[in-house]
Amino acid sequence: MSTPTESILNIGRTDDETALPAESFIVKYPTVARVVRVCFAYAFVALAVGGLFGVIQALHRTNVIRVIDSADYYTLLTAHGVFLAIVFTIFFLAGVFAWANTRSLERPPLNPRFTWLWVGTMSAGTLLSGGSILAGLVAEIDVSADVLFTFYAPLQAHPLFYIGLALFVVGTWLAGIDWFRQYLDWRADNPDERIPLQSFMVLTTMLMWYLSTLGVAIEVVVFLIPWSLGLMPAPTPLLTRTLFWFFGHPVVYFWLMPAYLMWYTVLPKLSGGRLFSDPLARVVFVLFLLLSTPVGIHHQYLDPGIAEGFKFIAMTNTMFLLLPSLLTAFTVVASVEHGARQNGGEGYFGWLTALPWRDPAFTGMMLAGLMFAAGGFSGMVNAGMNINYLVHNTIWVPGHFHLTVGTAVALTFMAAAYWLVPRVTGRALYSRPIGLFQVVLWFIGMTFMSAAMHRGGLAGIPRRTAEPEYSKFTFEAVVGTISSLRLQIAFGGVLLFVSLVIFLANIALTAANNEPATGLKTDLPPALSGPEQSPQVLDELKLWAIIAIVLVILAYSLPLWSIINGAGFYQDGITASPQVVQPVLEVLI
Ligand code: HAS
Ligand code: CU
Repeated sequence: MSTPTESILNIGRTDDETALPAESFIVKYPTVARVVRVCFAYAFVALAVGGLFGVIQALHRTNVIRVIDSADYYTLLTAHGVFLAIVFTIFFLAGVFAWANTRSLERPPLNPRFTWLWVGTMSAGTLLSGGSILAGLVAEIDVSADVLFTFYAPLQAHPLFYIGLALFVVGTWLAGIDWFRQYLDWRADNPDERIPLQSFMVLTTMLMWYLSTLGVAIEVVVFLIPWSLGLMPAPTPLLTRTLFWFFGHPVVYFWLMPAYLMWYTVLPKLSGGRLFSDPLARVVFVLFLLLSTPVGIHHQYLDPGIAEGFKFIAMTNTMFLLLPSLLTAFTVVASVEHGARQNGGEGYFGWLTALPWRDPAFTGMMLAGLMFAAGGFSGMVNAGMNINYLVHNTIWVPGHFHLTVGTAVALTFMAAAYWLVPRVTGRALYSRPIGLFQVVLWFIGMTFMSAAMHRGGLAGIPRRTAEPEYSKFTFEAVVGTISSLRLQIAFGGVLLFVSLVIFLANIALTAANNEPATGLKTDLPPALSGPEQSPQVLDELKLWAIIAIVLVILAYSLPLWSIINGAGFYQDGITASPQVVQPVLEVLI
């Protein structure tokens, strides 16, 4: 029997291939199936490494078990963030998008070499950046990259870290080109058809990604790489922060969109029904393209140097950005309810019992959605300028993003893997009951951890620190419950880690399973209200891209101009340029 890694990479020529139906994805598109497997393999290795660091740091900062030196805390925190929030999420989404675009356009990418080129570029970037962080843990090798996954000045990493990041992003750009070429090829054959929904989702998400990564590309290539190589002076922190958050907010939707793709197109099928509305789904993705980027300043409400008015505009845009997620909650739940009623479900809530809760793919996605309702709520709190002052830089914020990226996205991806891995390997899922146990365990672990983090944040516990001083007089005096919160965070973190190990084991055993997968024939059902009912203008990708660019120019040109005018490109002397210091002096003297 082959090892799990060999199995993941070698499928396409398994003993049981003959048992698979000719219409199944793996038989029709063996190369794409292989690309998806490689992307998933990277994603799962990153998940394992990042998850391990997660539990180590949860136990460390809660002072339950300490196996690392506090001096290494930031290296670990950087690895945790980069491996999970960047490598795991983006490699997994690359696999999902490659699958979805090919499946819905019914054709493979034009040139397999080009496809492997982007996989290779993303891999090279991962090895450089990931390697430089991990090497930082070995005292003799000085390639330190302790800058966290929010990498901006004044913290500085080794050039290899930034070069790896740049390569990784270039890899994703090439992937997008691959998917657009696939689409244009399809368009030539189908001039009058509506863009198939999954492909529409892939393309709008990639347009959003191209626009938003401009910020990080300028930050990394123009400022951070030359600075880390010693070729240029230190850039102004505020400028690099602003360029980072220009990308740093939309990246969260880059993680979320593939999860939504699964909720819109696969979850209805799993529940036994059909998507409620194809037009609504298109509206949602167009809204994300338009609104994801002009809100980044909501991460900078506390940054001095950005006028309150610009912050207010970002807040207003953010409130509009709630709309596509609220529409999603409605559409997805309506589709699932439709499925339940097809299965004989009745009553206001009785239909909930007619759903396939034993299926880990279904239950995982539903629990992810349920948690996202809470995560979305804490996002609304974050987004209010005045309330943000209370929670910013406290552990409330990690509480928020463990519900969003750590559950809405990560749990959906795990659930999706239970459904997709058999489709791209041709092998049956090793164990459904274990999978079910695993997704429920994630939900429970996250409930403990993130609820305690939110409450801890309100009590003033800071984020990003190895020594939050729980036991010292200050915190205990303010809220007597801190100790129990501390233990809830540690307990939740351990449950999450156990769940992660079970997930990885289940997937590895699936890859090595000799039993062929079944049920690969059935396709995804059409929507109840189909594309013919959605206005043609929704498919005008060029139009939406242009409007998105205009909105970004409106939201960012003045703030960037005023930052550059006020603080300059580079720090000189203490940091501030005369334009900033002078008015202050005039007031003081
Ligand atoms: Fe956020 C900070 C605002 C969504 C991730 N966010 C972060 C950070 C991360 C992150 C990583 O305005 C920290 C960055 C750092 O390190 O500093 N966030 C929002 C808002 C939303 C939001 C308004 N965030 C996300 C998503 C993320 C994510 C999604 C990752 C994937 N966030 C903020 C703000 C900050 C912030 C400020 C800065 C905080 C600070 O001070 O530093 C919205 O998009 C949320 C909308 C969501 C909803 C929920 C809809 C409900 C649905 C559920 C459907 C149910 C189903 C199942 C399907 C309105 C769709 C039903 C089940 C049954 C059983 C029936
Ligand atoms: Cu944000």
